[in-house]
Amino acid sequence: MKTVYLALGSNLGDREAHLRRAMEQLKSPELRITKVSGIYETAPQGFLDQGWFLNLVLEATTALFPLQLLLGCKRVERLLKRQRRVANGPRTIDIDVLFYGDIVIHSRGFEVPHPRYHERRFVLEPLADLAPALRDPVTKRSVREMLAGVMDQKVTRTAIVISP
Ligand code: PH2
Ligand code: MG
Ligand code: MG
Repeated sequence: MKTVYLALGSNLGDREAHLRRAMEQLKSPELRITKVSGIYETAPQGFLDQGWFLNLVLEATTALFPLQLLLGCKRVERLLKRQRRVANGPRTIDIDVLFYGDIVIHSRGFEVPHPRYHERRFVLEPLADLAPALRDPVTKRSVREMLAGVMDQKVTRTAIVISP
């Protein structure tokens, strides 16, 4: 069993419902959600001309191999009718694998740790709720240290609570 961290984001339609539905669909005998961060409302990054996101990070233990986990995430994205129109554009749900234990993966279209998480407050802030002392297996920097470098980005914690 491996401990994994997944980042979820939605900025189309009923964002909270999409997060809840995606989490329910991710659960299986092979993937148990153990912790869920706070829910944050976050300014769009990358492609700026789109609505604000709701973002969360969850911790899970899984028997799935990395590629099985990735395919599981993509299955749930499809189920929630995610359509890819513009890169980094609006989406009902985005599910990214942040960490898979301390395993490092560089394959085409699948990199773990996620290649950009360390520069994104919308990932680091919820991740710090769950694991502030967690260290990147490559850079050895802790989540807390990385978060301190991105505090200029706009995120606010909402009152929404989602249980594992
Ligand atoms: N996801 C992106 C690009 N920009 N901005 C916010 N605030 N939240 C996201 O989840 C997000 C983003 C690419 O996946
Ligand atoms: Mg993403
Ligand atoms: Mg993605």
